[in-house]
Amino acid sequence: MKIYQVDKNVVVQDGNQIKNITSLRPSIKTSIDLIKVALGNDLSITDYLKNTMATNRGDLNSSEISSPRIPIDSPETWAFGVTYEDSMKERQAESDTPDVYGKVYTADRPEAFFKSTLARIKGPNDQVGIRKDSTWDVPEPELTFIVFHGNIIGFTVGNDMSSRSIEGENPLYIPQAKIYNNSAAIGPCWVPIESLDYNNLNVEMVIKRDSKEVFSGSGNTNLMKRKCDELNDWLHASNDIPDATTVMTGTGTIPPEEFTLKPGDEIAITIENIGTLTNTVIEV
Ligand code: DO4
Ligand code: MG
Repeated sequence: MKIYQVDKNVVVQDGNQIKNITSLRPSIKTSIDLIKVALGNDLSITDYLKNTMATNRGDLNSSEISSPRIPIDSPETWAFGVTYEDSMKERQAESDTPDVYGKVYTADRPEAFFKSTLARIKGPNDQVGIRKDSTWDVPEPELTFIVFHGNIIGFTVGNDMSSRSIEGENPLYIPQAKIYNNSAAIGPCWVPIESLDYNNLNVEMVIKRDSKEVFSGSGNTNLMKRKCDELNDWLHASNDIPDATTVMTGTGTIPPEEFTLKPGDEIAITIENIGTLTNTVIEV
């Protein structure tokens, strides 16, 4: 079950069936409205949607979900780092202070950082940014969970755009390597937690330049050292998290050292059973 935001409508795809939930339940105009109504009725999102969609009204065809916007209006986005062994190794290679990455990979406490506010985050087909003052830039494809009332209620695809030159110079520069204009994107839809085997999902990234592939790589969320539920517990330690916050869970796919993004590149990140998030790169 995939939940899209199309203009001012919530649209749900369940197999071949696509329905406009807003036309069936006019008070549900956003994913946040949907979550509140389902949980208020003591139903899972999937059960609420199955009940609502059991009607012959509200049908749409697939062209109506071709231009979705950001799937959930997330007030905050947080991120975890060094949750995959490959991420630790790549950062050790790029850094003048490699031991911090090995230590955080094996420590009890994970690396968590603030990533974005709603005004900064981008959706499907929007532009993502590389900084003018950076010389080495990559996208990071990341399974991203959605928190409501403290619990993980669903998942989307995330891109944690990052400057490797700025982070590599000094880990104290991580906020500047990670938080800048257009540095995060999520979409194209989200999937409720009960509909997804989130500990075993393929994550694939393809980057094209002038329509030619310049990078492709893949991983699987089963390689995460720390599982989403553990990350969610750490996020909430002494920290109140607003409903609909999105949380990026770290990357396991990193382009080789000689690769850096350029303006005009197209990044497509696909997570199995969720969808493909596509963005083009601009300099910011
Ligand atoms: O340690 C810096 C950030 C790591 C990160 O964003 C990742 O592993 O995905
Ligand atoms: Mg990351």
